[in-house]
Amino acid sequence: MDPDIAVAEFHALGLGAPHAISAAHGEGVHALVEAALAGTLERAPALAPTAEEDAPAVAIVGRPNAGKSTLVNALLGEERVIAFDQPGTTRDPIRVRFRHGEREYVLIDTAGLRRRGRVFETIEKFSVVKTLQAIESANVAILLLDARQDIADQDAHIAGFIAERGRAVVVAVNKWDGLDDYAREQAKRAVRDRLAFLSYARVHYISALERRGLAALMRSVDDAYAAAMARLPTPRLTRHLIQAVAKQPPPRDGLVRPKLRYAHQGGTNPPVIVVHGNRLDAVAPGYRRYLEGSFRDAFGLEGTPLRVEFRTGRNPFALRGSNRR
Ligand SMILES: Nc1nc2c(ncn2[C@@H]2O[C@H](COP(=O)(O)OP(=O)(O)OP(=O)(O)O)[C@@H](O)[C@H]2O)c(=O)[nH]1
Ligand SMILES: [Mg+2]
Repeated sequence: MDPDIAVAEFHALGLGAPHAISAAHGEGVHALVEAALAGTLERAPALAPTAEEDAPAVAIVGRPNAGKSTLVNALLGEERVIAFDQPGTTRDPIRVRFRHGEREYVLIDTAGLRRRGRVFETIEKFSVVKTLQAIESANVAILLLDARQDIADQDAHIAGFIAERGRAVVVAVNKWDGLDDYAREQAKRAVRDRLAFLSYARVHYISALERRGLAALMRSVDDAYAAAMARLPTPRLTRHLIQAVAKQPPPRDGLVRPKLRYAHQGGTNPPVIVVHGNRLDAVAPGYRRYLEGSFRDAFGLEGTPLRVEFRTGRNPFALRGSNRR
């Protein structure tokens, strides 16, 4: 088509000069993108962290009807999001700013997830991706369980997703009001048994409806956030590594004895600790877990997954030194 003729009638929209493109052939697309991005480079300082990005993002996730929206309202002290006794009340993640004590947060209310067969579902099919994205975009997830329902596979699956993505997490068992001792014991045991793999997460028993236990819950959110974002200096990591190895050396793999030399931080949210040395391919999985636990205790990293990675090879710091010569 002749582009001039094709776009003529769209001038009538009054939105400026239309772009004629062919998505299939790529014609005009480059110019379109340039136009769309024009001025964004000059605005680049806006990409520096804003207050919004400074505030910990806390995603509240759990199965449908667990009380997520009620919890958001309880924290805000007002009815800002819709809570209702029907699964599927929340469809899209809702972000609200929230000040608690000295601190600002962004709370993300999400659509409840359940699991059918191999995939996650929500009552409203298309909400699931958005809930999963909300977990990924958060600094801390509050996994909300319903004390009046069995802690079931669906809760464990959500917990598994959070752990797999390396998100810091605090578990909150909701609807604790009006439960008898027997029901409370049952619920506590179920959390211990079913969520054993989230052993690094703190557990709180709360009532969103009666606003009980919320201050303590938020303290754990703060701690989990601090752990997820912790800066771990190389000298302290290395000193701790050497102590941990002295206390319990890595087992031999056949004739090979791995040598762990020094450690530095490879990332945050979740923290990654990179251990350098020789023959680290021969480190047994159990020994990695030992190191994880040891670093976790030493640096107070409660509430976040922690990854220990091994790198065999030349010392990059030594390399940097030799380049300078
Ligand atoms: N007894 C009791 N009921 C609660 C509590 N928290 C929430 N509820 C009730 O549980 C029902 C569901 O609450 P919502 O907050 O809408 O649940 P949700 O997790 O947001 O649900 P979806 O948006 O559908 O995923 C409502 O009837 C709430 O009043 C609680 O602490 N105790
Ligand atoms: Mg809701």
